[in-house]
Amino acid sequence: MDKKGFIFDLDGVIVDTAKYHYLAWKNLADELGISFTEEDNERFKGVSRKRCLEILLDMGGVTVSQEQFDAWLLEKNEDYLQYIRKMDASEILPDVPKILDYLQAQKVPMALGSASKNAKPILEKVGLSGYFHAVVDGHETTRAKPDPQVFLLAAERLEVEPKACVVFEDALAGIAAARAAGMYSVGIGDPGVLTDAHRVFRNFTEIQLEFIEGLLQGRA
Ligand code: B16
Ligand code: MG
Repeated sequence: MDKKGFIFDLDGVIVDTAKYHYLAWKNLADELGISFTEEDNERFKGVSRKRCLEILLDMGGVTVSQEQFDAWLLEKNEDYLQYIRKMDASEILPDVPKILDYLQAQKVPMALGSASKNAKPILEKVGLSGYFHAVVDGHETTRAKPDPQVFLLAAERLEVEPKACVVFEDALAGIAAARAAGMYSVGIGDPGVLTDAHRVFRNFTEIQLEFIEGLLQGRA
């Protein structure tokens, strides 16, 4: 059997931090008088913090100095961190540990591949750091998903060929990034939306261990 590597996105796959991102962006949007709904927040999933602020300011038709832009970025993150500080294991999405435990028992190398610059502290807070051999986050990437950089770097850290890697992603851009990296992509979310993924499950509860076993044996 070829050595396989499994790579997980964070927000929307392991934990639902999108709700906290939403609250923090909403606070900033209110302050700036820009209307911002949960539907608008969908566009922010998997997108870097800087790009999110650019989109928000575009929505409000606001142009600002670099200094002000950086100050708002900081303000949003400080606000977001207030929510993150209260996170614990109860926020891990259902049945994620079932899959992680199974892969760990099979000694499969696992990595996290996230756009978030807060990925490491979040993993610590929910107690999942020990599962991952590598964490590639927003501090280490220069090109955002759909660029494959984050996943290629994760594969390199795992010392696994990209074509032997499986990526779990909830965002369209993330699925595109996995495919661009030549990896097998598993979408977590709406099958009608994540149409480019090799397989889609609504959540981890829908994933049977036989499916994972099949991936490990190259039967996908
Ligand atoms: P931060 P993922 C992404 O996480 C979120 O989906 C996205 O909404 C957020 O803007 C981005 O991380 C950056 O997060 O502000 O913490 O650096 O889905 O790539 O795990
Ligand atoms: Mg995500």
